[in-house]
Amino acid sequence: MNVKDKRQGRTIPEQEGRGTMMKTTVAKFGLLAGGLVFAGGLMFAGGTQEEDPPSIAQVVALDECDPGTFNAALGPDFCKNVALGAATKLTDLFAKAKAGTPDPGWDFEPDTVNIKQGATLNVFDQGGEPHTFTEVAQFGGGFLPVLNAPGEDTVPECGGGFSNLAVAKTRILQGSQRQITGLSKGEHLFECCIHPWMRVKVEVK
Ligand SMILES: [Cu+2]
Repeated sequence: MNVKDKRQGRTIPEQEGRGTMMKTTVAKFGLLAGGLVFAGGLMFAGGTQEEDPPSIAQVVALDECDPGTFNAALGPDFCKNVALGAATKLTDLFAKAKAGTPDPGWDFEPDTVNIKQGATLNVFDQGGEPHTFTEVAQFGGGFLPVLNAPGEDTVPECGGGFSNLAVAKTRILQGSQRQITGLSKGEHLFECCIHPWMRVKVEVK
């Protein structure tokens, strides 16, 4: 602080102008160097991707639960959604499921995942309520008949709901993640046993 004050006190207008020019030049050079480093990084990332695909594939679970109506019916903090616009009322979710047009806001993304054998599937619940990521032989209904499509029965893998340890183990709470490893080559189907229209097809090569 003192040094700066001293310099400013002694500076004459001509020197001040040169000082400003130097600062501008330094700033420009800094930007240029930053740009080159950034471009280099991109090139490197691109090259890496082609040779060696990432060994972790990400899937996110999303929902639009409205905390007011969900928690009134299902208990405090069942729906912890903080996402903007997350306002699908519980009765609307039921009505849409019953009509066979389930709410698309409840979704696993992406719908199809291609991985190499040995890769890890990381499933992240970014929604406001719990979901399950359960492997099934065939897509079908979950363990809550009120959320199943008309005429769709509970698939065996979801039977018993959370009182079935095998189902409970596939549960993913809000803000948490679950890693799936050791998938054999071929096609694997996963769905949410609560909201059975949330489905993912995993292709292992
Ligand atoms: Cu779900």
